[in-house]
Amino acid sequence: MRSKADGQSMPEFELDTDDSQPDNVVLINLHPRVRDKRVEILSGLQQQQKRIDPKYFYDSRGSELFEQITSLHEYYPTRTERQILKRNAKAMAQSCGQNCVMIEPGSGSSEKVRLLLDELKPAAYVPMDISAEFLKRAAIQLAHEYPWLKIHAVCTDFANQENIPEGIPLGRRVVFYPGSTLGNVKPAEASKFLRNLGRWLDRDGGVLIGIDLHKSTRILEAAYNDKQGITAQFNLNILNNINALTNANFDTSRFSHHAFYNEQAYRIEMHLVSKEDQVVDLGEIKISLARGETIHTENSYKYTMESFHEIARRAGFTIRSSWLDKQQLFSVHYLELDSSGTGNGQSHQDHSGKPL
Ligand code: AVJ
Repeated sequence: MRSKADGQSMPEFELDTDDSQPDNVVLINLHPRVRDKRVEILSGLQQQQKRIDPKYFYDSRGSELFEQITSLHEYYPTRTERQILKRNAKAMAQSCGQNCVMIEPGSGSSEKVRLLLDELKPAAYVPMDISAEFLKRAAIQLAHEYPWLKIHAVCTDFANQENIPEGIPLGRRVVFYPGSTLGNVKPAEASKFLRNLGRWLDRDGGVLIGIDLHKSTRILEAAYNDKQGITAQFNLNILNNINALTNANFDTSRFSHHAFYNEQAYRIEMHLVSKEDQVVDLGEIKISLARGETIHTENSYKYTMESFHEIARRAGFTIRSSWLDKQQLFSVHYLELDSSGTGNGQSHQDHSGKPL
């Protein structure tokens, strides 16, 4: 029997007959390799500190729960970033320059870029996502809403994409990376990731990036421990996804949500705490957990203006402008590649006045 076990995803951009695809959108499927998830998951669960990569939060239920998180009162990042984008769209458009090609890795529903499009008027918008179906739907919807916008959607695993995917329209490139997604990886990896994004740019391109800021432990811990328990459900749901992906038998009722701010490491840590001694079956492999033992599911690093500047500098970038909300909860930065390669010449306009 033939199977899809070659690790390649199937082409998914054949259009249904009832799909009305506007002519301002092009869809390209680079068939991202689906890496061996089972191997990755098992190896994480066999470490001394058991861990699951946060990308496994986002099955369809998890994506839905994350959507709910973004509108929670305690969860300030999404609404604050939206507010910053809205208020400063004009200045951001000026930084990006006219007729840029705006590339958004992990574009999802392309929600935030809508706040910039009218001011930015890019020559083209290139949403990139690993999920072909989701990307296609979002791109077609956006094309209907912005008939003047040339959309060039690329299905690819950008995290593993060393060079810029082929076929992207020519022009000055700006990478849009909102949501503080960069915070999910350790600072050293964050610099590496940014350095790689830099390879996608022409010399005069840039990066417009959203970064969550270090702040009081009280505010941070509330954001990851909402009263309604949505974040707890989001955290626990990762086990349902692991069950589906690996035939495991995790029982979510035997774990509890734990999120705290690690002040030394400047990161929120999310864990699932085993409520009792237990053994979980993952096919041939069994994983035992002692009561109180945890599975580490997420880091969410928080930066200061200085510490983010250092990340950018190490990646070969200079911060040209920074925009913050009045309370300095969140930040959006426009980065350009160093001209000298020495990492000097930084000048940020902190729109709130006070340095952090
Ligand atoms: C999407 C990774 C930025 O770290 O705040 C929200 C994910 N985790 N609540 C974050 C998340 C728990 C979110 N990021």
